[in-house]
Amino acid sequence: LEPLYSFMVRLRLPGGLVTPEQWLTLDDVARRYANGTLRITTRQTFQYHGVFKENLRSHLQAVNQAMIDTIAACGDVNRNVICTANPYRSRAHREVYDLAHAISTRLLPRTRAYHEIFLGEERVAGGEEEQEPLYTRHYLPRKFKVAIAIPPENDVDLFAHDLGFIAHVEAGEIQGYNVCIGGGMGMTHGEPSTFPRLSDVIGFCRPDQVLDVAEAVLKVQRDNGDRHDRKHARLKYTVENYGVDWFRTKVERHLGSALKAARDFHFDGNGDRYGWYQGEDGAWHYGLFVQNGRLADTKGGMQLLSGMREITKVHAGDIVLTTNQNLIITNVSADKRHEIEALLDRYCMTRNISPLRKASMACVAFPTCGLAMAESERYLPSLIDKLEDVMHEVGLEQDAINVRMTGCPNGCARPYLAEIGFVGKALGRYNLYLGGNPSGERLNRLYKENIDEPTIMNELTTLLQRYAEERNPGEPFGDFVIRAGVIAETTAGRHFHDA
Ligand code: SRM
Ligand code: SF4
Repeated sequence: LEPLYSFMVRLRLPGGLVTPEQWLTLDDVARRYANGTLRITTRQTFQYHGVFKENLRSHLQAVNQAMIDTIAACGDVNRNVICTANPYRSRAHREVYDLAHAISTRLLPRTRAYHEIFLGEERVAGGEEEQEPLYTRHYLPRKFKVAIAIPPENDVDLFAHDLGFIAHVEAGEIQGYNVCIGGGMGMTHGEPSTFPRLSDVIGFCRPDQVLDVAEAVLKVQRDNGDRHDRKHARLKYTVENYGVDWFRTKVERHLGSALKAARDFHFDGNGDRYGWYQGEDGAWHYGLFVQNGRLADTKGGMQLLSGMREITKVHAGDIVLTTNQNLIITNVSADKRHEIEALLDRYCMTRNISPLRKASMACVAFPTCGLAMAESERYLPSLIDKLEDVMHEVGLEQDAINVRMTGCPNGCARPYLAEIGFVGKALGRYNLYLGGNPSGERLNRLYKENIDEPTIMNELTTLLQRYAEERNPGEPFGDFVIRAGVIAETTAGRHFHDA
Protein backbone atom coordinates (compact mmCIF):
# COMPACT_ATOMS: atom_id res chain seq x y z
CA LEU A 1 0.00 0.00 0.00
CA GLU A 2 1.34 3.47 -0.87
CA PRO A 3 1.62 6.07 1.91
CA LEU A 4 -1.01 8.83 1.76
CA TYR A 5 1.15 11.47 0.11
CA SER A 6 -0.13 14.99 0.55
CA PHE A 7 1.22 18.05 -1.25
CA MET A 8 1.39 21.79 -0.93
CA VAL A 9 0.54 23.63 -4.15
CA ARG A 10 1.67 27.22 -4.69
CA LEU A 11 0.36 29.40 -7.50
CA ARG A 12 2.33 31.79 -9.68
CA LEU A 13 0.41 35.04 -9.45
CA PRO A 14 2.65 38.03 -10.20
CA GLY A 15 1.25 41.11 -8.45
CA GLY A 16 -1.41 38.99 -6.73
CA LEU A 17 -4.51 39.81 -8.80
CA VAL A 18 -7.40 37.39 -9.36
CA THR A 19 -10.68 38.04 -11.15
CA PRO A 20 -13.95 37.07 -9.42
CA GLU A 21 -14.30 34.14 -11.86
CA GLN A 22 -10.81 32.94 -11.01
CA TRP A 23 -11.55 33.34 -7.32
CA LEU A 24 -14.59 31.09 -7.57
CA THR A 25 -12.51 28.43 -9.33
CA LEU A 26 -9.72 28.68 -6.76
CA ASP A 27 -12.26 28.40 -3.95
CA ASP A 28 -13.81 25.41 -5.64
CA VAL A 29 -10.42 23.74 -6.00
CA ALA A 30 -9.72 24.32 -2.29
CA ARG A 31 -12.91 22.53 -1.35
CA ARG A 32 -12.63 19.69 -3.86
CA TYR A 33 -8.94 18.90 -3.98
CA ALA A 34 -7.32 20.43 -0.87
CA ASN A 35 -8.05 20.95 2.80
CA GLY A 36 -10.89 23.42 2.31
CA THR A 37 -8.78 26.52 2.94
CA LEU A 38 -6.96 29.06 0.81
CA ARG A 39 -3.73 30.47 2.20
CA ILE A 40 -2.43 33.88 1.11
CA THR A 41 1.36 33.87 1.24
CA THR A 42 3.92 36.54 2.00
CA ARG A 43 4.68 36.57 -1.75
CA GLN A 44 1.22 37.71 -2.80
CA THR A 45 -0.13 34.39 -3.99
CA PHE A 46 -2.11 31.38 -2.79
CA GLN A 47 -1.00 28.10 -1.37
CA TYR A 48 -3.12 25.01 -1.03
CA HIS A 49 -2.43 22.46 1.65
CA GLY A 50 -3.46 18.84 1.96
CA VAL A 51 -3.59 18.00 -1.75
CA PHE A 52 -3.48 14.21 -1.92
CA LYS A 53 -1.40 12.66 -4.67
CA GLU A 54 -4.47 11.26 -6.41
CA ASN A 55 -5.92 14.79 -6.61
CA LEU A 56 -2.79 16.58 -7.72
CA ARG A 57 -3.29 16.44 -11.50
CA SER A 58 -6.98 17.33 -11.29
CA HIS A 59 -6.07 20.20 -8.97
CA LEU A 60 -3.47 21.64 -11.34
CA GLN A 61 -5.68 21.15 -14.37
CA ALA A 62 -8.59 22.96 -12.73
CA VAL A 63 -6.34 25.84 -11.76
CA ASN A 64 -4.92 25.90 -15.27
CA GLN A 65 -8.38 26.26 -16.73
CA ALA A 66 -8.63 29.50 -14.77
CA MET A 67 -5.51 30.64 -16.67
CA ILE A 68 -3.28 30.28 -13.59
CA ASP A 69 -0.26 28.04 -13.23
CA THR A 70 2.24 27.01 -10.60
CA ILE A 71 5.35 27.22 -12.80
CA ALA A 72 8.42 28.48 -10.95
CA ALA A 73 6.46 29.07 -7.75
CA CYS A 74 9.13 26.85 -6.14
CA GLY A 75 12.63 25.73 -7.17
CA ASP A 76 15.94 27.34 -8.07
CA VAL A 77 14.38 29.85 -10.42
CA ASN A 78 12.80 33.27 -10.26
CA ARG A 79 9.85 33.04 -7.85
CA ASN A 80 6.53 34.88 -7.78
CA VAL A 81 7.26 38.53 -8.58
CA ILE A 82 5.68 40.83 -6.02
CA CYS A 83 4.78 44.51 -6.18
CA THR A 84 3.13 47.22 -4.11
CA ALA A 85 -0.48 46.16 -3.96
CA ASN A 86 -3.43 47.15 -6.03
CA PRO A 87 -2.99 48.10 -9.67
CA TYR A 88 -6.22 50.10 -9.48
CA ARG A 89 -4.89 52.69 -7.07
CA SER A 90 -3.07 54.80 -9.63
CA ARG A 91 -1.46 54.66 -13.06
CA ALA A 92 1.89 54.05 -11.38
CA HIS A 93 0.44 51.08 -9.49
CA ARG A 94 -0.90 49.64 -12.74
CA GLU A 95 2.49 50.10 -14.35
CA VAL A 96 4.36 48.21 -11.63
CA TYR A 97 1.73 45.48 -11.70
CA ASP A 98 2.26 45.08 -15.46
CA LEU A 99 5.98 45.13 -14.84
CA ALA A 100 5.69 42.32 -12.27
CA HIS A 101 4.00 40.24 -14.99
CA ALA A 102 6.58 41.18 -17.58
CA ILE A 103 9.48 40.24 -15.27
CA SER A 104 7.78 36.98 -14.36
CA THR A 105 7.33 36.12 -18.04
CA ARG A 106 10.86 37.13 -19.01
CA LEU A 107 12.40 35.02 -16.24
CA LEU A 108 10.12 32.01 -16.66
CA PRO A 109 11.75 28.65 -17.41
CA ARG A 110 10.82 27.49 -20.91
CA THR A 111 10.63 23.78 -20.13
CA ARG A 112 7.38 22.07 -21.15
CA ALA A 113 7.80 19.39 -18.47
CA TYR A 114 5.04 20.93 -16.34
CA HIS A 115 2.59 20.83 -19.21
CA GLU A 116 3.58 17.30 -20.10
CA ILE A 117 3.40 15.87 -16.59
CA PHE A 118 0.42 17.67 -15.18
CA LEU A 119 -1.62 18.94 -18.09
CA GLY A 120 -1.33 15.95 -20.38
CA GLU A 121 0.52 17.74 -23.16
CA GLU A 122 2.27 15.50 -25.69
CA ARG A 123 5.99 15.17 -25.11
CA VAL A 124 7.92 17.45 -27.43
CA ALA A 125 11.37 16.70 -28.84
CA GLY A 126 14.37 18.85 -27.94
CA GLY A 127 17.01 18.95 -25.25
CA GLU A 128 16.60 20.96 -22.06
CA GLU A 129 19.68 23.02 -22.99
CA GLU A 130 17.89 24.22 -26.07
CA GLN A 131 14.72 24.94 -24.14
CA GLU A 132 16.33 26.86 -21.30
CA PRO A 133 18.16 29.82 -22.81
CA LEU A 134 18.23 31.64 -19.51
CA TYR A 135 18.59 28.93 -16.89
CA THR A 136 20.69 26.60 -19.08
CA ARG A 137 21.28 23.05 -17.90
CA HIS A 138 21.85 23.69 -14.20
CA TYR A 139 19.33 26.41 -13.39
CA LEU A 140 20.26 28.82 -10.57
CA PRO A 141 22.33 27.99 -7.50
CA ARG A 142 19.27 28.82 -5.39
CA LYS A 143 15.86 30.53 -5.47
CA PHE A 144 15.72 34.09 -6.81
CA LYS A 145 13.18 36.70 -5.70
CA VAL A 146 12.12 40.02 -7.21
CA ALA A 147 10.04 42.80 -5.64
CA ILE A 148 8.87 46.22 -6.87
CA ALA A 149 7.85 49.03 -4.53
CA ILE A 150 6.26 52.43 -4.94
CA PRO A 151 7.40 54.73 -2.12
CA PRO A 152 6.37 55.76 0.40
CA GLU A 153 4.83 52.30 0.76
CA ASN A 154 7.16 49.41 1.42
CA ASP A 155 4.49 46.73 1.78
CA VAL A 156 6.71 44.34 -0.18
CA ASP A 157 9.68 44.73 2.19
CA LEU A 158 11.73 45.79 -0.79
CA PHE A 159 15.12 45.18 0.80
CA ALA A 160 14.38 41.55 1.69
CA HIS A 161 14.72 40.22 -1.86
CA ASP A 162 17.51 39.20 -4.20
CA LEU A 163 16.49 41.96 -6.58
CA GLY A 164 14.35 45.01 -5.89
CA PHE A 165 13.10 47.91 -7.98
CA ILE A 166 12.03 51.15 -6.28
CA ALA A 167 9.82 53.24 -8.55
CA HIS A 168 10.70 56.91 -8.86
CA VAL A 169 7.44 58.75 -9.54
CA GLU A 170 7.18 62.39 -10.59
CA ALA A 171 3.77 64.00 -11.22
CA GLY A 172 2.19 60.55 -11.36
CA GLU A 173 4.64 59.21 -13.97
CA ILE A 174 7.26 56.58 -13.25
CA GLN A 175 10.60 58.02 -14.37
CA GLY A 176 12.60 54.90 -13.62
CA TYR A 177 13.67 52.59 -10.83
CA ASN A 178 16.41 52.34 -8.27
CA VAL A 179 17.91 48.88 -8.55
CA CYS A 180 18.66 46.96 -5.33
CA ILE A 181 20.50 43.65 -5.03
CA GLY A 182 21.38 41.20 -2.31
CA GLY A 183 18.47 40.98 0.12
CA GLY A 184 17.32 37.80 1.82
CA MET A 185 16.03 36.56 5.15
CA GLY A 186 16.99 32.94 5.61
CA MET A 187 19.63 31.77 8.06
CA THR A 188 20.41 28.70 10.17
CA HIS A 189 20.43 28.68 13.97
CA GLY A 190 23.97 28.38 15.33
CA GLU A 191 25.64 29.14 11.99
CA PRO A 192 26.72 32.78 12.07
CA SER A 193 28.03 32.59 8.52
CA THR A 194 24.37 32.56 7.50
CA PHE A 195 22.40 35.74 8.12
CA PRO A 196 19.52 37.90 6.90
CA ARG A 197 20.67 40.78 4.74
CA LEU A 198 19.11 43.93 3.32
CA SER A 199 19.78 44.71 -0.31
CA ASP A 200 22.05 47.52 -1.54
CA VAL A 201 21.00 50.18 -4.03
CA ILE A 202 23.34 49.86 -7.01
CA GLY A 203 21.95 52.52 -9.33
CA PHE A 204 18.98 53.70 -11.36
CA CYS A 205 17.50 52.48 -14.64
CA ARG A 206 14.84 53.67 -17.07
CA PRO A 207 11.51 51.78 -17.16
CA ASP A 208 12.39 50.25 -20.54
CA GLN A 209 15.61 48.80 -19.08
CA VAL A 210 14.04 46.92 -16.18
CA LEU A 211 13.65 43.57 -17.94
CA ASP A 212 17.23 43.63 -19.16
CA VAL A 213 18.45 44.58 -15.69
CA ALA A 214 16.46 41.74 -14.13
CA GLU A 215 17.90 39.27 -16.60
CA ALA A 216 21.42 40.62 -16.15
CA VAL A 217 21.26 40.33 -12.35
CA LEU A 218 19.91 36.80 -12.63
CA LYS A 219 22.71 35.85 -15.03
CA VAL A 220 25.43 37.25 -12.77
CA GLN A 221 24.02 35.20 -9.93
CA ARG A 222 23.60 32.14 -12.17
CA ASP A 223 27.25 32.27 -13.19
CA ASN A 224 28.82 33.31 -9.89
CA GLY A 225 26.60 32.08 -7.06
CA ASP A 226 27.99 29.40 -4.75
CA ARG A 227 27.04 25.99 -6.13
CA HIS A 228 28.96 24.02 -3.48
CA ASP A 229 27.06 25.01 -0.36
CA ARG A 230 23.32 25.61 -0.60
CA LYS A 231 23.44 27.55 2.65
CA HIS A 232 25.60 30.16 0.91
CA ALA A 233 24.05 29.97 -2.51
CA ARG A 234 21.69 32.96 -2.39
CA LEU A 235 22.60 36.14 -4.21
CA LYS A 236 23.15 37.95 -0.90
CA TYR A 237 26.26 35.84 -0.26
CA THR A 238 27.53 36.43 -3.80
CA VAL A 239 27.33 40.15 -3.03
CA GLU A 240 29.02 39.63 0.34
CA ASN A 241 31.79 37.52 -1.22
CA TYR A 242 32.62 39.70 -4.21
CA GLY A 243 31.33 43.12 -3.16
CA VAL A 244 28.61 45.44 -4.41
CA ASP A 245 30.85 47.23 -6.94
CA TRP A 246 31.98 43.96 -8.47
CA PHE A 247 28.37 42.86 -8.86
CA ARG A 248 27.31 46.20 -10.38
CA THR A 249 30.16 46.05 -12.89
CA LYS A 250 29.15 42.55 -13.96
CA VAL A 251 25.53 43.63 -14.39
CA GLU A 252 26.59 46.66 -16.45
CA ARG A 253 28.73 44.43 -18.64
CA HIS A 254 25.65 42.34 -19.47
CA LEU A 255 23.63 45.48 -20.08
CA GLY A 256 26.30 47.11 -22.21
CA SER A 257 25.81 50.41 -20.36
CA ALA A 258 26.24 51.86 -16.89
CA LEU A 259 23.41 52.29 -14.44
CA LYS A 260 22.66 55.91 -13.55
CA ALA A 261 23.15 57.37 -10.08
CA ALA A 262 20.47 56.27 -7.60
CA ARG A 263 17.61 58.68 -6.87
CA ASP A 264 16.42 59.62 -3.39
CA PHE A 265 13.50 57.70 -1.96
CA HIS A 266 11.57 57.60 1.28
CA PHE A 267 9.54 54.77 2.77
CA ASP A 268 7.20 55.32 5.67
CA GLY A 269 5.69 51.92 6.38
CA ASN A 270 5.59 48.26 5.40
CA GLY A 271 2.01 47.53 6.42
CA ASP A 272 -1.23 47.40 4.44
CA ARG A 273 -4.14 49.80 4.20
CA TYR A 274 -7.31 48.50 5.83
CA GLY A 275 -10.92 49.43 5.30
CA TRP A 276 -12.23 51.71 2.55
CA TYR A 277 -10.02 54.03 0.56
CA GLN A 278 -10.19 55.66 -2.84
CA GLY A 279 -7.80 55.34 -5.74
CA GLU A 280 -6.55 58.07 -8.05
CA ASP A 281 -9.68 57.79 -10.22
CA GLY A 282 -12.09 57.92 -7.26
CA ALA A 283 -12.94 54.19 -7.26
CA TRP A 284 -13.32 52.53 -3.85
CA HIS A 285 -11.17 49.70 -2.54
CA TYR A 286 -11.49 47.71 0.67
CA GLY A 287 -8.42 46.33 2.46
CA LEU A 288 -9.38 43.21 4.44
CA PHE A 289 -7.20 41.83 7.22
CA VAL A 290 -6.79 38.06 6.92
CA GLN A 291 -5.11 36.63 9.97
CA ASN A 292 -1.87 35.00 8.79
CA GLY A 293 -3.37 34.76 5.32
CA ARG A 294 -5.64 31.80 6.10
CA LEU A 295 -9.03 31.98 4.40
CA ALA A 296 -11.08 29.38 6.22
CA ASP A 297 -14.48 28.97 7.83
CA THR A 298 -14.27 28.55 11.58
CA LYS A 299 -17.14 27.09 13.56
CA GLY A 300 -19.05 29.89 15.25
CA GLY A 301 -16.42 32.40 14.16
CA MET A 302 -15.08 34.08 11.08
CA GLN A 303 -16.23 32.68 7.73
CA LEU A 304 -13.55 34.17 5.54
CA LEU A 305 -13.65 31.52 2.82
CA SER A 306 -17.42 31.52 2.39
CA GLY A 307 -17.62 35.27 2.88
CA MET A 308 -15.17 35.93 0.07
CA ARG A 309 -17.01 33.44 -2.11
CA GLU A 310 -20.25 35.34 -1.64
CA ILE A 311 -18.52 38.68 -2.20
CA THR A 312 -16.99 37.53 -5.47
CA LYS A 313 -20.43 36.34 -6.63
CA VAL A 314 -21.94 39.80 -6.33
CA HIS A 315 -18.88 41.93 -7.00
CA ALA A 316 -17.54 42.51 -10.50
CA GLY A 317 -14.14 43.91 -9.44
CA ASP A 318 -10.91 42.00 -9.00
CA ILE A 319 -9.37 40.83 -5.73
CA VAL A 320 -5.74 41.67 -5.04
CA LEU A 321 -3.57 39.79 -2.56
CA THR A 322 -0.94 41.63 -0.55
CA THR A 323 2.51 40.58 0.59
CA ASN A 324 1.34 40.99 4.18
CA GLN A 325 -1.04 38.05 3.62
CA ASN A 326 -4.12 40.26 3.31
CA LEU A 327 -6.46 41.07 0.43
CA ILE A 328 -8.09 44.03 -1.27
CA ILE A 329 -11.57 44.05 -2.77
CA THR A 330 -11.00 46.50 -5.62
CA ASN A 331 -13.17 48.83 -7.68
CA VAL A 332 -16.31 48.80 -5.60
CA SER A 333 -18.86 51.27 -6.90
CA ALA A 334 -20.38 53.62 -4.32
CA ASP A 335 -23.75 51.87 -4.53
CA LYS A 336 -22.21 48.41 -3.97
CA ARG A 337 -20.37 49.40 -0.83
CA HIS A 338 -23.32 48.64 1.45
CA GLU A 339 -23.80 45.22 -0.08
CA ILE A 340 -20.12 44.38 0.47
CA GLU A 341 -20.26 45.70 4.01
CA ALA A 342 -23.35 43.60 4.74
CA LEU A 343 -21.53 40.48 3.54
CA LEU A 344 -18.40 41.33 5.53
CA ASP A 345 -20.65 41.60 8.54
CA ARG A 346 -22.77 38.52 7.85
CA TYR A 347 -19.69 36.34 7.55
CA CYS A 348 -18.03 37.93 10.62
CA MET A 349 -15.01 38.97 8.59
CA THR A 350 -13.97 42.18 10.31
CA ARG A 351 -14.75 41.91 14.03
CA ASN A 352 -12.60 43.17 16.91
CA ILE A 353 -9.27 43.37 15.20
CA SER A 354 -6.75 45.47 17.08
CA PRO A 355 -4.02 47.56 15.40
CA LEU A 356 -1.48 45.16 16.94
CA ARG A 357 -3.09 42.13 15.31
CA LYS A 358 -3.39 43.93 11.98
CA ALA A 359 0.36 44.51 12.08
CA SER A 360 1.15 40.85 12.77
CA MET A 361 2.14 38.08 10.43
CA ALA A 362 3.14 34.43 10.82
CA CYS A 363 4.48 31.79 8.47
CA VAL A 364 2.70 28.46 8.02
CA ALA A 365 4.94 26.16 10.12
CA PHE A 366 3.16 23.12 11.67
CA PRO A 367 1.41 20.96 10.66
CA THR A 368 2.34 21.19 6.97
CA CYS A 369 5.83 22.67 6.87
CA GLY A 370 8.48 20.00 7.06
CA LEU A 371 11.10 22.49 8.25
CA ALA A 372 9.16 23.86 11.24
CA MET A 373 10.76 23.69 14.68
CA ALA A 374 7.92 25.47 16.48
CA GLU A 375 4.32 26.55 15.88
CA SER A 376 3.70 29.81 14.08
CA GLU A 377 0.42 30.36 12.19
CA ARG A 378 -1.53 28.28 14.73
CA TYR A 379 0.12 29.93 17.74
CA LEU A 380 0.64 33.62 17.00
CA PRO A 381 -3.09 34.55 17.26
CA SER A 382 -3.23 33.38 20.89
CA LEU A 383 0.03 35.15 21.73
CA ILE A 384 -1.42 38.32 20.20
CA ASP A 385 -4.49 37.89 22.49
CA LYS A 386 -2.15 38.04 25.48
CA LEU A 387 -0.10 40.92 24.11
CA GLU A 388 -3.32 42.83 23.41
CA ASP A 389 -4.16 42.57 27.11
CA VAL A 390 -0.78 44.06 28.01
CA MET A 391 -1.13 46.79 25.38
CA HIS A 392 -4.51 47.63 26.87
CA GLU A 393 -3.18 47.73 30.43
CA VAL A 394 -0.39 50.14 29.55
CA GLY A 395 -2.58 52.34 27.35
CA LEU A 396 -1.20 51.27 23.97
CA GLU A 397 -4.35 49.65 22.61
CA GLN A 398 -4.47 52.07 19.66
CA ASP A 399 -0.84 51.43 18.70
CA ALA A 400 0.42 49.17 15.97
CA ILE A 401 3.71 47.38 16.56
CA ASN A 402 4.96 45.16 13.80
CA VAL A 403 5.07 41.58 15.17
CA ARG A 404 6.16 38.64 13.05
CA MET A 405 6.69 34.99 13.81
CA THR A 406 8.23 32.06 12.00
CA GLY A 407 8.53 28.45 13.04
CA CYS A 408 12.18 28.25 12.01
CA PRO A 409 15.00 30.60 10.99
CA ASN A 410 14.25 30.43 7.24
CA GLY A 411 12.35 33.67 7.64
CA CYS A 412 9.25 33.08 5.51
CA ALA A 413 7.28 35.87 7.27
CA ARG A 414 10.35 38.15 7.07
CA PRO A 415 10.68 38.19 10.89
CA TYR A 416 14.09 39.89 10.90
CA LEU A 417 12.44 43.11 9.75
CA ALA A 418 9.86 43.13 12.53
CA GLU A 419 9.86 45.46 15.51
CA ILE A 420 9.16 42.31 17.53
CA GLY A 421 10.26 39.11 15.80
CA PHE A 422 9.83 35.54 17.03
CA VAL A 423 11.76 32.73 15.43
CA GLY A 424 11.09 29.15 16.45
CA LYS A 425 13.84 27.08 18.09
CA ALA A 426 11.92 24.11 19.43
CA LEU A 427 8.35 23.28 20.38
CA GLY A 428 7.08 26.19 22.47
CA ARG A 429 10.40 28.05 22.37
CA TYR A 430 11.42 31.07 20.37
CA ASN A 431 14.26 33.49 19.84
CA LEU A 432 13.01 37.02 20.44
CA TYR A 433 14.35 39.72 18.11
CA LEU A 434 13.84 43.46 18.62
CA GLY A 435 14.60 46.66 16.77
CA GLY A 436 13.32 46.48 13.20
CA ASN A 437 11.67 49.68 12.01
CA PRO A 438 8.13 50.06 10.66
CA SER A 439 9.33 50.99 7.18
CA GLY A 440 11.19 47.71 6.71
CA GLU A 441 14.61 49.34 6.35
CA ARG A 442 16.41 47.95 9.41
CA LEU A 443 17.15 44.43 10.57
CA ASN A 444 16.36 43.59 14.17
CA ARG A 445 18.68 41.80 16.58
CA LEU A 446 18.53 38.88 18.99
CA TYR A 447 17.32 39.98 22.41
CA LYS A 448 16.55 36.68 24.18
CA GLU A 449 17.26 33.17 23.03
CA ASN A 450 15.13 30.05 23.25
CA ILE A 451 12.43 31.41 25.56
CA ASP A 452 8.99 30.04 26.38
CA GLU A 453 5.70 31.90 26.56
CA PRO A 454 5.87 32.97 30.23
CA THR A 455 9.33 34.44 29.62
CA ILE A 456 8.17 36.11 26.40
CA MET A 457 5.29 37.72 28.28
CA ASN A 458 7.51 38.86 31.16
CA GLU A 459 10.07 40.40 28.85
CA LEU A 460 7.56 42.14 26.63
CA THR A 461 5.36 43.36 29.47
CA THR A 462 8.34 45.17 30.99
CA LEU A 463 9.38 46.64 27.64
CA LEU A 464 5.87 47.71 26.65
CA GLN A 465 5.40 49.40 30.01
CA ARG A 466 8.64 51.30 29.52
CA TYR A 467 7.67 52.16 25.95
CA ALA A 468 4.33 53.57 27.08
CA GLU A 469 6.03 55.75 29.72
CA GLU A 470 9.27 56.78 28.05
CA ARG A 471 8.67 57.00 24.31
CA ASN A 472 9.00 60.25 22.41
CA PRO A 473 5.91 61.48 20.56
CA GLY A 474 5.35 59.29 17.51
CA GLU A 475 8.37 57.14 18.25
CA PRO A 476 7.91 53.57 16.97
CA PHE A 477 8.64 50.68 19.33
CA GLY A 478 11.51 49.45 17.15
CA ASP A 479 13.24 52.85 17.38
CA PHE A 480 12.51 53.16 21.08
CA VAL A 481 14.26 49.92 22.05
CA ILE A 482 17.41 51.14 20.29
CA ARG A 483 17.31 54.68 21.72
CA ALA A 484 16.63 53.33 25.21
CA GLY A 485 19.66 51.03 24.97
CA VAL A 486 17.60 47.83 25.20
CA ILE A 487 19.23 46.55 22.03
CA ALA A 488 21.96 47.74 19.68
CA GLU A 489 21.09 48.71 16.13
CA THR A 490 21.93 46.18 13.41
CA THR A 491 23.71 48.15 10.71
CA ALA A 492 24.40 45.33 8.23
CA GLY A 493 23.46 41.70 7.78
CA ARG A 494 27.00 40.48 8.40
CA HIS A 495 26.74 42.06 11.87
CA PHE A 496 23.38 40.45 12.60
CA HIS A 497 24.87 37.95 15.04
CA ASP A 498 27.30 40.37 16.73
CA ALA A 499 26.95 40.31 20.50
FE1 SRM B 1 9.42 30.14 2.55
C1 SRM B 1 10.87 27.13 2.48
C2 SRM B 1 6.49 28.73 3.18
C3 SRM B 1 7.97 33.04 1.79
C4 SRM B 1 12.41 31.74 2.99
N1 SRM B 1 8.79 28.22 2.73
C5 SRM B 1 9.61 27.09 2.61
C6 SRM B 1 8.73 25.84 2.57
C7 SRM B 1 8.42 25.53 1.13
C8 SRM B 1 9.29 24.64 3.32
C9 SRM B 1 10.10 23.65 2.53
O1 SRM B 1 11.02 24.04 1.78
O2 SRM B 1 9.83 22.46 2.70
C10 SRM B 1 7.49 26.38 3.33
C11 SRM B 1 6.16 25.68 3.03
C12 SRM B 1 5.32 25.66 4.27
C13 SRM B 1 3.95 25.16 4.07
O3 SRM B 1 3.58 24.17 4.72
O4 SRM B 1 3.19 25.77 3.32
C14 SRM B 1 7.57 27.86 3.05
N2 SRM B 1 7.58 30.72 2.38
C15 SRM B 1 6.50 30.02 2.78
C16 SRM B 1 5.26 30.89 2.77
C17 SRM B 1 3.99 30.14 2.44
C18 SRM B 1 5.16 31.57 4.13
C19 SRM B 1 3.84 32.21 4.47
O5 SRM B 1 3.39 31.93 5.56
O6 SRM B 1 3.29 32.95 3.67
C20 SRM B 1 5.71 31.94 1.75
C21 SRM B 1 5.40 31.54 0.34
C22 SRM B 1 5.96 32.50 -0.64
C23 SRM B 1 5.48 32.33 -2.04
O7 SRM B 1 4.28 32.49 -2.27
O8 SRM B 1 6.32 32.13 -2.92
C24 SRM B 1 7.21 31.92 1.96
N3 SRM B 1 10.11 32.01 2.32
C25 SRM B 1 9.32 33.10 2.12
C26 SRM B 1 10.05 34.30 2.34
C27 SRM B 1 9.50 35.71 2.27
C28 SRM B 1 9.59 36.30 0.91
O9 SRM B 1 9.86 35.60 -0.07
O10 SRM B 1 9.38 37.49 0.81
C29 SRM B 1 11.34 33.92 2.71
C30 SRM B 1 12.47 34.86 3.15
C31 SRM B 1 13.04 35.63 2.05
C32 SRM B 1 14.16 34.87 1.41
O11 SRM B 1 13.89 34.04 0.56
O12 SRM B 1 15.31 35.10 1.81
C33 SRM B 1 11.36 32.48 2.68
N4 SRM B 1 11.38 29.50 2.66
C34 SRM B 1 12.47 30.31 2.90
C35 SRM B 1 13.63 29.49 3.05
C36 SRM B 1 15.04 29.99 3.35
C37 SRM B 1 15.74 30.44 2.13
C38 SRM B 1 17.17 30.83 2.40
O13 SRM B 1 17.72 31.58 1.60
O14 SRM B 1 17.76 30.40 3.38
C39 SRM B 1 13.20 28.16 2.91
C40 SRM B 1 14.07 26.89 3.00
C41 SRM B 1 14.87 26.65 1.78
O15 SRM B 1 14.72 27.29 0.74
O16 SRM B 1 15.73 25.77 1.88
C42 SRM B 1 11.79 28.20 2.68
FE1 SF4 C 1 8.37 26.54 7.43
FE2 SF4 C 1 10.39 27.83 8.52
FE3 SF4 C 1 9.17 28.88 6.40
FE4 SF4 C 1 7.93 28.84 8.70
S1 SF4 C 1 9.83 29.95 8.27
S2 SF4 C 1 7.06 28.19 6.74
S3 SF4 C 1 8.64 26.97 9.63
S4 SF4 C 1 10.33 27.01 6.42
